[in-house]
Amino acid sequence: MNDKADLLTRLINPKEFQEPLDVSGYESSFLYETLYLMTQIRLAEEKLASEREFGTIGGPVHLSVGQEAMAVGISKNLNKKDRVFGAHRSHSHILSMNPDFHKLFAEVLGKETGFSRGMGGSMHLTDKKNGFYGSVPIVSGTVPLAVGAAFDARRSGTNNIGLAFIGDGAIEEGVVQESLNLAKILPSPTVFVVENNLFASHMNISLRQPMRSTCRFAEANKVENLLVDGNNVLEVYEKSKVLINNSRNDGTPCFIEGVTFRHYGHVDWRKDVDVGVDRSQEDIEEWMKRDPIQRLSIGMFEAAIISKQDYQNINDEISQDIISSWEKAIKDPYPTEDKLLTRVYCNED
Ligand SMILES: Cc1ncc(C[n+]2csc(CCOP(=O)(O)OP(=O)(O)O)c2C)c(N)n1
Ligand SMILES: [Mg+2]
Repeated sequence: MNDKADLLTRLINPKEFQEPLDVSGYESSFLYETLYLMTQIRLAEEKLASEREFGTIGGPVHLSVGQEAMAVGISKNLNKKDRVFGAHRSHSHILSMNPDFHKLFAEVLGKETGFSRGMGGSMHLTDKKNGFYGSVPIVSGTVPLAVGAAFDARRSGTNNIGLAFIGDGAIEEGVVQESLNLAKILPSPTVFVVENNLFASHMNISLRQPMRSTCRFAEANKVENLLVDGNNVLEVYEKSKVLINNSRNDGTPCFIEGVTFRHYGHVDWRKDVDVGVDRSQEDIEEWMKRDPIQRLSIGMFEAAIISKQDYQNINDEISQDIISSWEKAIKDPYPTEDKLLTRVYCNED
């Protein structure tokens, strides 16, 4: 616990952990794919931010810009038969299982071609065939579903797992304690992933909890847990691999907490909306220096795995995809009115 407390003290100080990642020992193709996926998620969400500001998107978007290392580092240990759940800030979660940003764009525009056929919007995403079972903005609402889905996977004789992405705010909901307890006692191979971005809406964790780490909730339920630098995609990947594999093999739960930070405010395109509640402009600037994509890309430049020009080309290629996906989504049809009262249950078309 003391090691964790020391690590936490360093992790919540944005001046720490700003250095490029050490990429030695990794296959170039793995690093390239990881950087590519993180950049896809980043640029897709930046597009949502600008379209929301412009007014094209009607409903709110909760962006995870700055937090991509969590979704991507974890998803590298998952397969499409796993059962992943998210919440209100889940663009990165669904895209890390299937980076189809045309479907995301279509969904936020309410189009028939979207992830949820235009019926859900940004906060109700689903892509079951790629392992993303669903996101719901009732904070922590999907956590018990992940426990049940994981239990079912085990009972069906597979080694697939259930996984719930939750925030440091969601952990404060009673149902998460019940879910941890149940997952342990059943047992159910549920992976609880906490993206501890230090804020729930506009309030810092230090104003809400006696400790800033959430691992103590896992410890209370004797669930194996670890704390990682949530802006270091290689560390998230490596460390979560061990726990996720244990869950797969033994059918037991585990808990992974990553400390990270969102560049935008709680919702939509402004960066300064939370400023004043223990989130100063200076802090934001320091956190930008711990940017997970920058740390990986600079690590790859320094190891001569890619050049700056290569990375510019990657950005250009993804930006082109984003433009064409957005234009296509804009032209796509809305669901027809006769679908309004259907599609309520999962077996309806
Ligand atoms: C049950 C419930 N209570 C309150 C809210 C309002 N709400 C939406 S997001 C949020 C904060 C969640 O914080 P956290 O879990 O840390 O996720 P983050 O936004 O930081 O990703 C709250 C309180 C809600 N949607 N559902
Ligand atoms: Mg939070």
